[in-house]
Amino acid sequence: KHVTVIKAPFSGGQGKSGVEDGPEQLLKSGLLHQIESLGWECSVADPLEGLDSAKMKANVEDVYERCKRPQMVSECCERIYKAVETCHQQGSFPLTVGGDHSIGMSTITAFVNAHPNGGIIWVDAHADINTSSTTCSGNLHGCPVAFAMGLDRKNWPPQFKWLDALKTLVKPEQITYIGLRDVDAGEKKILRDLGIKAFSMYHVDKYGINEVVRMAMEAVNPSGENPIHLSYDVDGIDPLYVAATGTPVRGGLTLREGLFIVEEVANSGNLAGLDIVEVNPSLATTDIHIVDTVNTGLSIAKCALGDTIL
Ligand code: DIR
Ligand code: MN
Ligand code: MN
Ligand code: MN
Repeated sequence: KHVTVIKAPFSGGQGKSGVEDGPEQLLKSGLLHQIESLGWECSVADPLEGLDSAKMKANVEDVYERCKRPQMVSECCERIYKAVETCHQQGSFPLTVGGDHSIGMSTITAFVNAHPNGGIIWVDAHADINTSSTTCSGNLHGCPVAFAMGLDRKNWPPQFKWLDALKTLVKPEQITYIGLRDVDAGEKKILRDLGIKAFSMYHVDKYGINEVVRMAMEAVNPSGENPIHLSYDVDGIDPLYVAATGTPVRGGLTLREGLFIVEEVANSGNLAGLDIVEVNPSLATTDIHIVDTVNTGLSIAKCALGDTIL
């Protein structure tokens, strides 16, 4: 039982600074101690160490067609990819802590390259499946699923060579969503055209979270025997509980619904990797916001690693 906490203090996939402080904030609040007290051995990887962040931030002129900061996003994502790949090779559980969600393109491609039949559950208010052609914001944190699936790859910024070179990319039947409530028109078309199963807040209300999680696991892991990667954008949970995040959307998961997803996937015995992203302490207007948001991140980690209430 070994966990590697992979720090991804990265904000270039979107425009609001502060999200790069997410990993340090979670570590400072006791993430490692919490993991160890659940009986796991734990180490920390810092794949972005040594990158000249000042230079990268100044590099705002770095735009390729619609995509903002492709150089910086690609370089950081390649490093995160390698860190997650190493975990899978060594049998350590990769817990990647963001930073913005652009790094999801790395964690889920590393996962499917290690586990070609694996399933992915993406918890988020957003579908993050814009392509380089459909993105309105130009923010690559709205695109990681499309990149990980190879969609529109002929229009990718030329920097994404490492991704283009991967043997295996994510297939539509390997991924599903829980918590969606702010999906762009272009993204809806992609989800429909590719037949990607998605559980929005409407489905959570209609069927209840227990049934939604069951259906989601069945969708990406019909045999029940394959590993599952959970990519958790904290904005999937309602801003009442998670205020300190870059793109909050009202009408989200309750805290308990959000944690139940993690508990249930962990209980299946198939959870093989986790991302916790988009914690941005700078966007809090009160200290309570920071405490709530960071504690939510810590609780997600705890539930994933097998903490049970009783
Ligand atoms: C929007 C917002 N769909 C975009 N995406 C966000 O920028 O592509 N993802 N906030 O987390
Ligand atoms: Mn693995
Ligand atoms: Mn989101
Ligand atoms: Mn996201």
